[in-house]
Amino acid sequence: LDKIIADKFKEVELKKSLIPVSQLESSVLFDRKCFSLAENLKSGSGIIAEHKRRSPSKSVINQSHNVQDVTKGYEDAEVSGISVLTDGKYFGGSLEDLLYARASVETPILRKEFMIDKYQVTEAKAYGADAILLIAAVLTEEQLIYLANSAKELGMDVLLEIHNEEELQKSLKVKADMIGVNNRNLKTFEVSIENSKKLAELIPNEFVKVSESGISNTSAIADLKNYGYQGFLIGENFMKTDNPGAAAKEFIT
Ligand code: IGP
Repeated sequence: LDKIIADKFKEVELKKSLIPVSQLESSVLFDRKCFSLAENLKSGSGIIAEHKRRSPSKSVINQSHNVQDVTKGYEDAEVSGISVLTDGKYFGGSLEDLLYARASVETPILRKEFMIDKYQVTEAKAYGADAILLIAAVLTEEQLIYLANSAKELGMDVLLEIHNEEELQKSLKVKADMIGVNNRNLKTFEVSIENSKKLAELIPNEFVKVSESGISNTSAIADLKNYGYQGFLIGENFMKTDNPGAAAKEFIT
């Protein structure tokens, strides 16, 4: 994780010198009105299906799918949200993936990225995202507050990811719409759904609760619903199949 973040700082500095903020702000998508991911989770299936080609923990998941086919398939399956990984180096994603996803669906889209700078928040809006992810493990309380406010000002929702009680404590003052409990420890890659169950009662009700990672069957979702979860972020389990949309549909109907 430390390496990913160090690389991200370099990437953002380079991008800032190539594409100024004013250019991002002139994107036709920059002025669009976002769809609310948090609201959609409350009224629908609660599934946030992810487009993810590979990851540091699993290496290759699936490199042959087309992002527009996958996201359209997810939308047809009636997922409540779509997550698009935009990190290139570790996850094989890109901002172009986000743009193509936006062109093919109206479902709320989460930009899945290691956010460290407001520049990336502006970028998210310019490339068509409806929501951003902030990871408590890599940001200070001040940074979380600043980046969340920046996203809210642009009309986007914020999913704040935590993995333990300490990270939850520094998240309580942040104006996030959703708190996501990552079942995967980003430092050890260990996955346990018990983590969501353990932290559930500590999360204030003003946040929509999302459980992230390692969800591979509908009974896990039913179980998590009993703990107050309304969102379920699922990547690998769908992406590893030949037809991610069909796999998502099986979870919903
Ligand atoms: C999806 P899975 O186990 O269903 O593929 O997990 C998602 O939760 C995971 O990709 C994720 C992630 C992250 C990736 C959660 N938090 C932060 C990158 C960065």
